[in-house]
Formats: sequence, C-alpha cells, structure tokens
Amino acid sequence: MLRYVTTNPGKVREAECYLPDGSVDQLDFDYTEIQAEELGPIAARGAREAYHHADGPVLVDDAGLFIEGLGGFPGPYSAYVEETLGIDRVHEIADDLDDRRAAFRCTLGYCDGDAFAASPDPVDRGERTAAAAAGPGDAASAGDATADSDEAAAADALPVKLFEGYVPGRIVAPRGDGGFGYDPIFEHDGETFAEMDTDRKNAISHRGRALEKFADWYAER
Ligand code: ITT
Repeated sequence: MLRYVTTNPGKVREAECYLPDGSVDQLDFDYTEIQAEELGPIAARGAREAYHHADGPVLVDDAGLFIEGLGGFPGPYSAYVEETLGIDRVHEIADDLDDRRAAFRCTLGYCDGDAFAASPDPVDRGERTAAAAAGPGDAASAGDATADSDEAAAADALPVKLFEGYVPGRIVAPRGDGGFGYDPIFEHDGETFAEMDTDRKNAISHRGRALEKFADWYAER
C-alpha cells in the first residue's frame, strides 16, 4: 500500500483520481519542511523522513503558489503565508501589482527504500553521494556514535524520485467555493480553481500534471 503523506485531505482527493482504487492511503504525517527556494529538496528530504516513519513506500506532495510580481513569493512559504496572512490579503497585495501572473507548482517525492535511478541534480545529489561514500556503518560497533552517524548518513542516501507539475494563471479576487487553499484566488483560462470540480482542476493543475507522470512511472514499476 502506498502512503500519500500529507496533512491536507484536499490533496488526497485529487490524487485518488490517478491511482488504482484502494491502492493509496493518506498518512497524516507532518514531515520536516527544510528551508529551500525550490520545492525539490523539500520533497526529497520529506520523502526520506516519511519513509522511515512509515516503514514502507511513501509519496510526499510539496506545492506552492509563485506570484511573478512578487519575485515568486510566497513559493515554498505558501503554507505559512496562507496561515498567517490568509488568501484575501494575498489577493489584496497582488491587486496592487502591475504583474499579477502566477503559477502553482507541485513536486511529488517517492521513496520506497529501494535503489532506482533517483532524480538528478540540482536535487541534493552531492548530499547523496557524500552520504553513500560514508557507507552504512559497522554493525559490530552498533551503539558507537560514529557508526550511528554513518547510519544516519546512509539513510540520507536513499534515492527519491521526483515528479513535477506546473500550471500558469493569475491572481484575482476570490471566486468559487470548491477546492482548497489558494484555489479561490487563482484563475486559469477565465475560471478560478475553486470554480472547477476536481476532475476539471486535475485535468490542468500542477498536481494533476505531476500525478500523471508519477502514475505512469509507478505502473511500470
Ligand atoms: P502538507 O504539507 O501536509 O502536504 P500543506 O497544505 O501544508 O499540507 P503544502 O505545504 O504543499 O501543503 O502547501 C503549501 C500551500 O499551498 C498550502 O497553503 C496549501 O493550502 C496551498 N496549496 C497546495 N496545493 C494547492 C492547490 O492545489 N490549490 C490551492 N492551494 C494549494
């Protein structure tokens, strides 16, 4: 069973449309979100931490809203900004901008503990190489601090496969009551995501694009 790791049930509703019935289960686990400008390293770290927590295959989903006129803000800080400012305030701020174009991005990170061709740079390949070179540690000296840290380093070397999705749009006054998060203020092709049902949003959304790539790869695997 694949665990879709998120505290957000809205994401799971969207993901279920791409994966065979009964093959995915929500794991409500709040993994550590490292500070990074890109979603990839956040998803990769999160996937490794969630894999250790779940002790089985996991898929983490890191997403964000990138507003052009704000240099990509809130981007990886989208959850914090939604919680602290709220989407109405984000719309008000964007309303003062000449450039209200925006994009949603989603990065899925898959880890099942096995070796496979993980995503290449810029996503922490250097880190993985260094950790792999450190080796798994010496079982005979278990309990020894050096062996422990070697083991932690080797765990950090676990391959993570990333899948990315992107959708362009613009920030508008809130409309619609579907979806979640920033959906009411994100317009694509004349409609906000909150005005679309799940199938329509999935057909064009950042998450839908990433899930489509994941589902193809996972079916082969
Ligand atoms: P998890 O980290 O537990 O998965 P989260 O909701 O905090 O849940 P993210 O950090 O990925 O997830 O999300 C960043 C923010 O972007 C957060 O405020 C979400 O509500 C919002 N968001 C993510 N995907 C979205 C989508 O498809 N439509 C609207 N808002 C979205």
